[in-house]
Amino acid sequence: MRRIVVATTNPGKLRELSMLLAPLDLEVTGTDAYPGFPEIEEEGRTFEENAVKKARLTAAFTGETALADDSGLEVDYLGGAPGVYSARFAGEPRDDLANNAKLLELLKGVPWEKRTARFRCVIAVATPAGKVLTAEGACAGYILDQPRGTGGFGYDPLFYYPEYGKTFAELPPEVKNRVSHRAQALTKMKEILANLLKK
Ligand code: ITT
Repeated sequence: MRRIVVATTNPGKLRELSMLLAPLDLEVTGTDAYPGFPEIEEEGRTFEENAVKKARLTAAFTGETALADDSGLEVDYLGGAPGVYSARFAGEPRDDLANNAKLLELLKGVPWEKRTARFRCVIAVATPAGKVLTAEGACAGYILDQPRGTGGFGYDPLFYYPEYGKTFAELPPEVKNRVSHRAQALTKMKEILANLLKK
């Protein structure tokens, strides 16, 4: 069995990525299995830059193939914000409730048709030898004016997904994991990954 290190400090992401990777014959490890693992600064301007940086540094540190996800929410009314700043939209440390409260405040009184948004995700896989591959996914919806549901993480309680008439936080994990931006990116990556690990 081959090992892959998932480079995330976000427990919600780790849960989803582990579920999504489960069908592959892989041992999935988090970075907490590696003492002294450094904090990775994300100062890139795109999801791709950040995902590649996280995957590269993780592969270099651990000596294993690494997979990183950089993702976020783009709200059209806010010109694409919070985008790459989604995790720390309301400041340090990362706080999902504060982020959601800030988003609601900024969209106060904005009519439904202008509340369009999308989640984006770029998955990067890097080998210790320095080979890097990326794949991306996106998922379109609307930002509600109050939270609904308790599942998922991050902005899920505010993200209304029209195809199911529910927020991502109201969908069972296996349903979110079929349709989400992360699922789409990972589906594309899985094919690439299967080939890479065969070599
Ligand atoms: P790592 O960098 O350690 O993986 P992070 O949370 O800092 O963790 P990102 O920089 O990629 O990761 O920020 C992603 C943020 O975007 C995340 O914290 C959420 O606020 C939001 N987000 C991404 N995917 C999401 C999802 O499926 N549901 C809800 N919010 C999501």
